[in-house]
Amino acid sequence: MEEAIARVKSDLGPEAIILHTRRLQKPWPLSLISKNAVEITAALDVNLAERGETTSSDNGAPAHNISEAIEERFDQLQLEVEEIKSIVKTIASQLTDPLFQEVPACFLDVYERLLYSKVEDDLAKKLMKNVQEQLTISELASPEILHDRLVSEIAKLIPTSPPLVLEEGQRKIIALIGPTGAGKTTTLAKLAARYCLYEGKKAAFITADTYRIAAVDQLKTYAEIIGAPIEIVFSNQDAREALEKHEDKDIILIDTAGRSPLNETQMNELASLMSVCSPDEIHLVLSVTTKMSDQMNAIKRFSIVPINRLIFTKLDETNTPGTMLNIVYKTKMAVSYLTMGQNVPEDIEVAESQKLANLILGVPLDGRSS
Ligand SMILES: Nc1nc2c(ncn2[C@@H]2O[C@H](COP(=O)(O)OP(=O)(O)OP(=O)(O)O)[C@@H](O)[C@H]2O)c(=O)[nH]1
Ligand SMILES: [Mg+2]
Repeated sequence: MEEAIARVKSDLGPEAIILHTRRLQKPWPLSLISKNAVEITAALDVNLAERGETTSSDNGAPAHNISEAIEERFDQLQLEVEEIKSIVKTIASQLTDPLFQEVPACFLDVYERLLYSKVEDDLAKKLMKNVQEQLTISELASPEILHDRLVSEIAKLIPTSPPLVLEEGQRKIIALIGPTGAGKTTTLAKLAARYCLYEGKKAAFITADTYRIAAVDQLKTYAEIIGAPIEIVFSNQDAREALEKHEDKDIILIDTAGRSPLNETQMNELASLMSVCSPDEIHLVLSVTTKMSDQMNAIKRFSIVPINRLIFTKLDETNTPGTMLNIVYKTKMAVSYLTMGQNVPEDIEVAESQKLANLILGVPLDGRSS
């Protein structure tokens, strides 16, 4: 046996691993091999040899080192297998994810952004489909081109109305209506400042909000600052007289009391006041901080009055400007102004489709107050 082992070592070197030994009990048939023959199966671990790991009997524990190295390699292989398994699992789950199947990979970021903005899923997919049809594969691979095309697709769905132009000798009447606390009075003050302070026009306020003591005072304060008269009307007759009194003005701005869209009596009173005043423009003021279903309900209920514009307020308080897109897409109503803060007169902008589209995709409005 010793002789055989020595032969193995001399043939394969000191790193040789003895895998199996056996003494041959009987001489082989041709009796060329003696009775004392032994058989040794040995191998050389090429990797161990390459790594220069010692298995020599000189260090005292060759077998121990070999099994440690094998164990180490085994652990390493196990880790690699686990890693491959997790990659395969991820790919498999992506392939079965309906999102991955429906939305091409180049759109995944914008799709996520649209949903984050609360654009409705169907609308988001429709927008992406339109963009996909218009762009080549290489254009789709460019996030900038994709963004720009998506902005124009969104903008197409946002009708806007130009700001009211005041012409000499043609008095215009603007009324703001809407649910309680939406920002009607503040927005009216911003508009008045715009026309009076920036354009030097003559304006008068009419307020029909006599339900709350503070409401009249609020508008009176703005009227004093702007230098415009204010009329407080308790009835339709008062409103008629106020309008006659201010025939010389360039613009009449009518503030109305906040109405619950669910209160039918209040809605009818408002409709009757509007028919007496017959404004050139009636803007429905909606706060974007309100739930979308409540905003839709407000539009439905306030439609008893011939609304022709929407004003969205409190854009500074929301991360979900996509609801505005859902609303105008459904109602096809034009947006006139956007407000983005409490500062009078700064925090108001004429609505622009492109800016709104950018906002929905996460680009802040210029001049947005912090
Ligand atoms: N953050 C923010 N607050 C606003 C904005 N517009 C109005 N507000 C605030 O919202 C609150 C209500 O505003 P008002 O203008 O009194 O609202 P209103 O619709 O006249 O309320 P009612 O007359 O009670 O129905 C006030 O504290 C305003 O300062 C805006 O764009 N952003
Ligand atoms: Mg008010």
